[in-house]
Amino acid sequence: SDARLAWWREARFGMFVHWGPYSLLGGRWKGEEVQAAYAEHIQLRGRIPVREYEKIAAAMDMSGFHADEWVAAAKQAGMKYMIVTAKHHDGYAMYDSQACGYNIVRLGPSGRDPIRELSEACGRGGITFCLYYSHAMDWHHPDSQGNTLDYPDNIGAWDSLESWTGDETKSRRYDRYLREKAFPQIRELLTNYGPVGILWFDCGHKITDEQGREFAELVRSIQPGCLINKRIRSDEFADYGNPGDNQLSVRVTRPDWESIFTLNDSWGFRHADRNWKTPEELIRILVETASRGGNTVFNVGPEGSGRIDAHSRRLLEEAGRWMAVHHAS
Ligand code: FUL
Repeated sequence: SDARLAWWREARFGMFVHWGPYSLLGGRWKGEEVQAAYAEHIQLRGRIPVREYEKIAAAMDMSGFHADEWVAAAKQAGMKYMIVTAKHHDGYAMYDSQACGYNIVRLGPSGRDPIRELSEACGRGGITFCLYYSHAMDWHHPDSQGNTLDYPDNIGAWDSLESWTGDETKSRRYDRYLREKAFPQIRELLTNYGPVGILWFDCGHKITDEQGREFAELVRSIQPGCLINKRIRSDEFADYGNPGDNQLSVRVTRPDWESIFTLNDSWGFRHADRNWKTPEELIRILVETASRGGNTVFNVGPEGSGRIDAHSRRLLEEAGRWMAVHHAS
């Protein structure tokens, strides 16, 4: 609705942050480069057994993570909101979850809750705090689709509903994942961390309309002011649209939309990814998105420790320099 969208329409520019156990690996597994553009998909692409991946997850010590530094980097760039991965496809909760013990507070050596620290830092810095949650896929929960054992081709099937939705046993199991993990975790995130600007859903083409509606109703019932992006399932349940990754608006079906871009090729940190966009390219993206009435989001993929690498910081500074000159406010 218009009231919900007011802050977002003014904000224009946001930061995406992909940070999780995959960031520790940086695209490498057992000394080999795993061939996948997206380093955050390494568990599936590298066929890393769940038990092995759990050990990596338990090693995130957060030694280089300072929430206020992320917020300062976003502000300096001229960004007004920050979307942080609370749970990516790997299923690891980056916050203190009672619904599932597979989380950084329970397993991580520091016991810290980065989502809490970020919600507070965003509050201090005047940045709207938003969360990414992989609702359709979870590679840890044994009953979710995308689990390496049961659905090996899952991530390849980008465009269609999963074929298993016609399979009663798998549908029943998937429902169990929703009820045991996804729904309770959305509830926790919207209850325990103050106001959330956007619940940023992903890969909703993999669920049914009915399931999409349930997610939307859950969000509305807890935080009616929280925005929902189109990837929840479809326009019907969303406040605004998104084109594909790294795309300018193609076939925009509604006036409110947001483009999302990586600084290099991967969302999650990857050692070998040097395919950085230039400052000129980033500024062109900002201009073209804005000229078509959209918001722009640039992603950073901090290193495993939580530190943002020097090159990303430099690119954000360049964007900030341009914003300061061309965007009064
Ligand atoms: C995609 C995901 O599969 C990527 O890992 C990333 O999160 C991007 C924003 O959305 O669909």
